[in-house]
Amino acid sequence: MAAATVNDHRPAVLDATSEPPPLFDGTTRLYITYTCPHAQRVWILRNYKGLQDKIKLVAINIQNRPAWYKEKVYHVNKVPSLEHNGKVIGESLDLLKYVDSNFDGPTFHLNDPAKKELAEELTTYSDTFIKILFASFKGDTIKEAGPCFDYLENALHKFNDGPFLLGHDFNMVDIVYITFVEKSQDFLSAVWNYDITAGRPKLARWIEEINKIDAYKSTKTDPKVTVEFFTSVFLAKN
Ligand SMILES: N[C@@H](CCC(=O)N[C@@H](CS)C(=O)NCC(=O)O)C(=O)O
Repeated sequence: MAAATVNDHRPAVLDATSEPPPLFDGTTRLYITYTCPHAQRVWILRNYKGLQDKIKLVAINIQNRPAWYKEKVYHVNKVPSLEHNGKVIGESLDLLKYVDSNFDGPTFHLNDPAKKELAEELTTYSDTFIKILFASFKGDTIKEAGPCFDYLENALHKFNDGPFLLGHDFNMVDIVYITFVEKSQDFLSAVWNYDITAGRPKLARWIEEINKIDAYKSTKTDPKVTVEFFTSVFLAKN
């Protein structure tokens, strides 16, 4: 069940010149960067569970980040991180589990052992998927990125009762992948004129169905902004 309405108000981006929010005052804060696919995972889950009033977003400019973020919030100095109950934790996959089990709202608990196994396998593979995908942006891009999307196309054939990775129901594992697929779809199409859905009908349908989910839609990045950001990260000549 998707949250009925999503408050898609985006707070202003804080950069090196910005003051910190009043830290550790009992407010739960999710620190993100709007263009970051890791952070977007947790942002989607927060929306999906209807936690917009319980988890406040703090948007950071990761390319010109405030010193207080590392010093006072999250010493690892990456996004996402979550300030909750006087502690700060990070790592998007850990945060997905943490938010799913520590906050109200629909959960993604799985009873079917085969679906549970596939969810675990796909989630574990996601770090490798991201490594291969991001390395491809600096290498022989289309040749190296293609297998990532073949992997998803094959995974989508495993349960044929619906459009999502585990079949009929949208699951956390869809969140794990969609943010990277969204950004790379925009980037690969604009920079290499490469359509990741060509010859991959299940992937095309999966993207189309996820785009109907408000909790996700409200977190999407303008493709132009993604292309600019990814170009500066992966194709900058220095
Ligand atoms: N493994 C981390 C990766 C997070 C990550 O790399 N975030 C990027 C932005 S998309 C970041 O903060 N980069 C800043 C840096 O590496 O200094 C996760 O899944 O949360």
